[in-house]
Order: sequence, then C-alpha cells, then structure tokens
Amino acid sequence: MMSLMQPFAAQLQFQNGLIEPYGEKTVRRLSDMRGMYLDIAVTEELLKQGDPLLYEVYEVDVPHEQGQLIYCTSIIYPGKVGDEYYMTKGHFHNKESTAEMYLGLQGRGYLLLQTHEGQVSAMEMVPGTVAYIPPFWAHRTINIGGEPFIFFGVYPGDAGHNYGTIEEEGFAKLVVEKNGKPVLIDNPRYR
Ligand code: PAN
Ligand code: ZN
Repeated sequence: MMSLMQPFAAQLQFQNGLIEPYGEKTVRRLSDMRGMYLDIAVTEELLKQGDPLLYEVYEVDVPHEQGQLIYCTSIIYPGKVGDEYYMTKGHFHNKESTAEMYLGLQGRGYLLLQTHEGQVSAMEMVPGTVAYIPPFWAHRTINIGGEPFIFFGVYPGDAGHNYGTIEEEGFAKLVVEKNGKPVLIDNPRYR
C-alpha cells in the first residue's frame, strides 16, 4: 500500500515571523546580492565595513513536488544601500504558470511585479494585506519602513525559482527613498 504523507501543523509567531518546525532557512547578505543594487560603489563600500544581513526565509519542510503547497515566512530587515531600500533578489518561478500568495504580518513593504513583456505592477503591503501574484509575474519585496517587514507566503510545490533572468535584466523599477518617502523610479540599468 502506498504510504500517504501525514497531516501536520507548524506554529507561526506573527511578531517575528519565526515558524517552527522549519526545514530550510535561507539567509541573504549584501555579498549575495552584489550588483543588484543600483549604486555599486556604495555596495562595495558597505562590504568593506562588514556584510549586512538583508533578509531571512524560514521554509516549512514540504516536498517540492506537484500537488504540494510550500509555505514560508520572509523577514526583510530595515535598511538601505544608498537610497535603495533592502529588498529580496526577486525571481520568476521556474514553472512560470504557478501563482503565489503573500500575507503581510509586520512592518511595511512594497511588492514589485513585472512580466517578460514589460508590464509592471507595485503595491504596498501592511499587516493583513493578502497579495496575489498571478502566474507569469516576477516578484520582489522591499522593506520601506523602519522595522522588519515580515510576510507569509504559499506557492505550489513544483514552482521552483529562476533567479537568473532578474540577475541579468534587473527590475524595470527601483524603490528608493526621496525626502524620507519611498518612491518608484525607472531603473536606468534595466535590460
Ligand atoms: C518567497 C521568496 C522569499 C525570498 O518565498 O522566495 O521572499 O525572496 P527571493 O527568493 O527572491 O530571494 C517566494 O516568492 N517564493 O516563491
Ligand atoms: Zn515566488
């Protein structure tokens, strides 16, 4: 007889995003994102002084297979590289026909999305925002506040992550601080 996967639950702490038990924890520092921020000189200067922690992802241990749902929390710390707020790398899903949902838990952020055809979308996320990332949209999150920006995400087990396209092309828009406020500007280095 085929042995079925057993039901289970994890416990999520809304205040700090920790989810237990978790399987994989991803830690991204500035050195993991060399060249992704517009100001390369500032990036290299910051790296000489240390290697700031930008974000962490706690992922619950679920098989990366079709039919499964992977769920995780992302914690983006507050800070900037030059005028550009701390952000995730951003990606298309490998299987681009897969969607994703994000639920804001703490702090304030932006969800930036774009398609291969050059369509762009941006929305603000606060606690309680349930954002829907449709199939075929690349997505990146940005912390625009002074505290950690924390959100919960769910996506299909066979989605996979394609970082290469964003690493090569960048996002069409950047989220930068101007006069103390977040604004969207065109990325001069896009494509
Ligand atoms: C999220 C992201 C997470 C980190 O779980 O993977 O926020 O961002 P990067 O993967 O772009 O570094 C998600 O969208 N999963 O599909
Ligand atoms: Zn995703």
